[in-house]
Amino acid sequence: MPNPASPAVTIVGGGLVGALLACLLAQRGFAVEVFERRRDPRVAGYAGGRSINLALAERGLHGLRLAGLGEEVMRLAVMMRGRMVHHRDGHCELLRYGRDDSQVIWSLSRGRLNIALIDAAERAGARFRFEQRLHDARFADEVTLQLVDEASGATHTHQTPFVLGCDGAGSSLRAAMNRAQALGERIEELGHGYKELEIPSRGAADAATAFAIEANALHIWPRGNYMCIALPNAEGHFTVTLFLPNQGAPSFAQVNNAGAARALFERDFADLLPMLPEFDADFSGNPVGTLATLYLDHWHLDRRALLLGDAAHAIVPFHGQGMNCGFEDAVELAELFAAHDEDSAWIFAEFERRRRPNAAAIAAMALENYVEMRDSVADPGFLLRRELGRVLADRHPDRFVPRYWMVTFSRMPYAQAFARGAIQDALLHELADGHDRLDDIGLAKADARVRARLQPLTAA
Ligand code: FAD
Ligand code: E1W
Repeated sequence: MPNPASPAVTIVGGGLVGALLACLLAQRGFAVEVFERRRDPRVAGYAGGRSINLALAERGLHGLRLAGLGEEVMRLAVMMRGRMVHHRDGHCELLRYGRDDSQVIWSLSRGRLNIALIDAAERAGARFRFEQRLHDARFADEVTLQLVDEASGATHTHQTPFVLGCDGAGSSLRAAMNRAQALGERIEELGHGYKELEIPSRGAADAATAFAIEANALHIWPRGNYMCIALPNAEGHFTVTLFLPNQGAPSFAQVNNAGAARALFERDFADLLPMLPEFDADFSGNPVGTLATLYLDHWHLDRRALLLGDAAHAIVPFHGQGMNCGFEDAVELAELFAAHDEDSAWIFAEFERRRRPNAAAIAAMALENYVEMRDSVADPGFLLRRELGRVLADRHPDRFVPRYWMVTFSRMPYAQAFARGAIQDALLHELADGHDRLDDIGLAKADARVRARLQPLTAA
C-alpha cells in the first residue's frame, strides 16, 4: 500500500514508459498519479496508432520482471529467433540473432503491453486519470499543470512540487519546460517515413498454422534505400511496416496513393503483396509516420520537472530499442527515488548524468542500423570483416562480443556497448584491410590484438 508519508508523484503520459514508471514507484510506496491524454484502453480499445507491434529485448524484459510482469508478458509474446531476409528473387534466409534459443527477442502488441502495465500499476496503488491532456505548465515555487478534460473540453489545474514527463516524442511538458528555460532542443529528421500495413491471420483454429509466413522471426525485405519489415502478433497476424524516403524515387512524395503503392510493391515486394488483402485500404487509411532523433541539452528543470523515455530522447526505430531504453530509464529513476533522500533536483541531475551517455549511444547505433538493415548487397570488405568477426567471437567469447548481442541480449550500458563495438570494428579493419580471404589473415596476431584491446566482459 502507498505510504502516506511518501511524497506524491505526478506523471504526465501513461504510455509504455509512464505506466512502467508508475508501477515501479507505486510498488516502492509512492502515491502516484498519472494524467493520460487517451481514453482508458481497457474500456475504449487501444487507440495506439503508431507501431502496433514492438520488439522486446533483455533490457525491457528486465524492467518488466522488476514490475512482476515477466511471466504475464511472456504469455503475450511471440519469440523471434532471427531476421528472415526476403531477397528480391523471392528466396528467404533466416539469420539467427543469437547463439541459440536463449538469445532471442520477443514481439509484443503495444496495446496489450500498455494494458498489462496499467493494470499492474493500479494494483500497486497508482491512480490513472484518462482523457486528461496536458495543455501547459506554469513553473513557480510549485508546478501548476493545465489539463484539458478531453471528454468535456473543460480545463482544470493540478498543483505538484514536481512532474515527470513521459508524454512521448511530441511531449507537451517538454514544450512547456522549454518556454520556461531553453532545453537546447534539436530534432534531426531522418528524411524517411513509415507506413503500417497488415498481414491478417489465416484464421486457422490451430495457432501453429495461423501464420502466413514463419511466425518466429522478424521478417525483412531489404531493398537498398528502403525496406519492409514484419513482426508477428500473438493472434497470428503480422504488422508490416514500409520504411521509405520522403523525397526522391521511390518516396512517399511520389508513392502517395494506393495505385502507385501497388505498383511499387508489385515491382519490389512481389512476394509480400499477395499477403496484404487490405493493401489499398491500409495504404490510403494509415498515416505516414515521421522518424527523427531528438537531442536535448537538458532533461530537467531544476527540482520541478524531468523528461524521460521518448520525451527526452526519441530515436529512430531501427534497433528496436526505443521502448527498451525507456524502460531502463524508468528502472533507473525508480531506484534513485527509492534509494535517496536527496531532493528532486539532485535525483533529476543524477538521473540525467547516468542516462545521457547511454541515450546518446543507442541513438547513434539505431541510426547506423538502418543502413545495415536495408542494404542487402554488402561490399566484399564488409563481408570479410563480418566473417572474421564471427571467428574472433568464437575464439574469444568473453572478449569479442558482437555489438548487436551486447545491445540486445545484455544490460551492459549502451555507451559501453557502443565503445566496445568501435574497438572491435577498428580491430577488424586493422586485421582485414588489404586482404581478400580469411585464410590470409594470421589468427595468432588477431588473438594477441583481441587480448590486448578488449578486456574480458566478466571482469568489466
Ligand atoms: P509513448 O509510447 O509515445 O507514450 C506517450 C504517452 O503520453 C501516450 O500514452 C500519449 O497518449 C500520452 N500523451 C502524449 N501527449 C500527452 C499530453 N499532452 N497529455 C497527456 N498525455 C499525453 N521500441 C522498441 O523497444 N522496440 C521496437 O520494436 C520499436 N519499434 C518501433 C517502431 C516504430 C515505427 C516506432 C515509431 C517506434 C518504435 N519503437 C520501438 C519505439 C517505441 O515506440 C518508443 O520508444 C516508446 O513507445 C516510448 O515510450 P514512451 O512512453 O516514452 O512514449
Ligand atoms: C531488432 C522496427 C524495428 C524493430 C526491431 C529491429 C528492426 C530492424 C526494426 C533490429 C534488427 C528488433 N531490430 N533486426 N535484425 N537486425 N537488426 O532487433 O527490433 Cl526496423
